[in-house]
Amino acid sequence: MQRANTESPSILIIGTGFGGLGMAIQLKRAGYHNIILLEKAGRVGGTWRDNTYPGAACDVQSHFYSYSFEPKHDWSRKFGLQSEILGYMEHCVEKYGLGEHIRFNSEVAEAEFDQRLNRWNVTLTSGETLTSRILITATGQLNQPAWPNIEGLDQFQGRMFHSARWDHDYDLTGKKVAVIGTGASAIQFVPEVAKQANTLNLFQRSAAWVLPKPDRPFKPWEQWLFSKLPVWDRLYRYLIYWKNETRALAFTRFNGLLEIFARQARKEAQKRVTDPEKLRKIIPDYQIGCKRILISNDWYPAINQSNVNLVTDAIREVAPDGVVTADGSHYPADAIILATGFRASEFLSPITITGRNGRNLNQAWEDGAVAFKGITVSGFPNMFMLYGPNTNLAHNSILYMLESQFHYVLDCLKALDKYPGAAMDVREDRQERFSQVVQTGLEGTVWDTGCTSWYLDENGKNTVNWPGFTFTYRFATRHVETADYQFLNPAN
Ligand code: N01
Repeated sequence: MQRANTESPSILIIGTGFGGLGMAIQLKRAGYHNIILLEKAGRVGGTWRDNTYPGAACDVQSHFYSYSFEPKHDWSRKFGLQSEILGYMEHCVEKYGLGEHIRFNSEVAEAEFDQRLNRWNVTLTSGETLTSRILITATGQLNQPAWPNIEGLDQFQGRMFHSARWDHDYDLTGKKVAVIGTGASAIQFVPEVAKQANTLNLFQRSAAWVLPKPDRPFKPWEQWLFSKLPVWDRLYRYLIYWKNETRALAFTRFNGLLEIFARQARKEAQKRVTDPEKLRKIIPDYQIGCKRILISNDWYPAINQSNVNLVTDAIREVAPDGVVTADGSHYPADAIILATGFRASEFLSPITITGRNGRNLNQAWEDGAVAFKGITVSGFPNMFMLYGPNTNLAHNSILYMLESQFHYVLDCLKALDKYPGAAMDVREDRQERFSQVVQTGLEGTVWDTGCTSWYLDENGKNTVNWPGFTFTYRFATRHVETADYQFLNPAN
């Protein structure tokens, strides 16, 4: 049943990535129209807008990287390219009339809950304040580039940029390039940069486990089938889902199964990397899966190129004209590209969020980010997080998790309908119990085998990953138990 405009609670959504856009679509479909999406940039897309480095693509199959309620049938390849994914997101904005709800160049600085009125006051960096009954955060986990803490970094006289802020005005052709980091971003752009650069010194602190990418363009008849036979499209998605889902078993329960993939990765490296010294360095020495497993067909061939030098000595400092390693070796560089990842476990920081009784979110999370079902945080009524703590996946599409969250948030709004003017606040004991279940579930998983990764916060706690199947998460978010919440009247 559609809601009348007048009775719609005011809703502010921070962010226009897959989370914010999908939530807004589902809200509109459910009859909520009093929605504003605040976007810090001048374009939608979140991480798919920000990461424009050469070779940027998704490592989840394209058919499972679109909303289930808005399938895209004409993907050009099995794994979508950044531009195609961004195009799909812009198509969704257009089709669902989200444009009129989005305020671009509106970066949120603070959000404060006013318990006298049960309203959120959201202040932008411009100083303007907006007010709403509901606050939905959709800022993602991988939105803040991590700059490494390396001595002399600010003294570098050449060009330096982070992979998530690619400097397209700088031509790398014929240049001496240093790349720091060998994660998912680096393995995609290094093969492209290696084609252009005179020399590429790749600074590897830990080797990555890299498997072949089963990618290829779709043939026109395949695209035709997907678009003409929706049932075939659905079946294809279904098959991808279950294929990916079986991997959760290996990540969380039977790490030994992953050895099959380790063997495959080693074999692939041995086939592609002919320089024995490079081959020795490129094979990881930690449990496969502990860091994200990467997929690429051009990573090993790029490493094998004679203009690519794999440096595994620790970086001592950055000099004005290059990088210096612990043994004193100097690697001259015209440009340094930082492929050093994101500050994932900081979640909503740097936004200052203040809940009931002046409670600050960063302080509440001093021992690590925690949220009930990854969505609601005790003391922060009527605030709902998308892609919040412990809802990241290493084995399947995040869009599936997001859609579970959209459903749960809508159910929360329905629950709120029964308490006019109230704000719902998750009970602390329920949040604590949920967190214990998640943390117990994370024990003995592959992420708990001793490596460092962006899954772990500064205390070594995994506040990022969901420890199991995505269908168990969907089951957990299928409806709101009102007993999990207190419904607070204004000034309560
Ligand atoms: O970042 P990362 P990313 N000195 O954190 C190294 C998603 N994603 O941007 O491993 C030297 O994985 C660090 O070394 P170590 C995906 O979920 C998806 O590559 O800590 N090195 C590591 O090698 C992914 O997992 C896609 O020892 C330093 C690298 O920098 C996530 O984003 C594409 C250093 C950081 O790797 C993050 O990927 C891209 C230092 N001081 C991203 N500090 C696809 O869908 C850090 N490092 C394909």
